[in-house]
Amino acid sequence: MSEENKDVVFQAKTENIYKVIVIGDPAVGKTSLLTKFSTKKFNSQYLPTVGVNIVKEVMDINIQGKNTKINLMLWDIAGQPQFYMLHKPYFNGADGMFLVFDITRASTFSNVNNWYNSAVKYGLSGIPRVLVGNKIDLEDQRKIIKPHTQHLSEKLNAEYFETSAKTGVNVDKMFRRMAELLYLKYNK
Ligand code: G3D
Ligand code: MG
Repeated sequence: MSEENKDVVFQAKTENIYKVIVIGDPAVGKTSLLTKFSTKKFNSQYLPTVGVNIVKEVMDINIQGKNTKINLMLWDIAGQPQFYMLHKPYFNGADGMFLVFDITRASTFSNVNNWYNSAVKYGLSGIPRVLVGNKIDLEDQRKIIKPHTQHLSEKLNAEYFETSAKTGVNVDKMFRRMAELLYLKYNK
């Protein structure tokens, strides 16, 4: 291989491109979180595919005193999760996952376990994961109390964020944290 080609290969490997899946029950706010995160940004794009939307986001993070570009390919199941034939390509090769529930609906919280188990079934037990309780603007309708979220977060070994795709609270933070976790995991 020529010196020039070696450089190309090296660059491709240092691009920090990660596939991140966003999973959870219907209507918990997965698409809304992605839209909130990406539409403020100039470099976002929606890539429609069959049953799946992929949003590409480039983030600059400062980690351990170093500025690093992280490319997130965020995968969002469009349509109904009961289309199980979509699951394999969706889960396959993911580097990170967001597990999203709606703090106002208890069933979406208990189903996080099922979503996580599906991911494990596809070999994703070791990837960085972030648990997300969305819709905290609806605090007066909250069904899931903090000790429960803490328990699940410890059980899944996932950091926990409470967000609102409506107001935007903590939305940037959860994506930024994912970028950091990915970098820390895959750049040893
Ligand atoms: P999904 O992609 O997980 O299926 P969506 O969920 O992003 O499509 O959101 C489902 C519904 O919840 C939408 O309402 C959306 O506006 C609402 N929603 C999403 N996030 C929040 C939030 O943080 N706060 C509040 N109050 N609502 C939220 P509609 O009425 O359009 O179906
Ligand atoms: Mg959706």
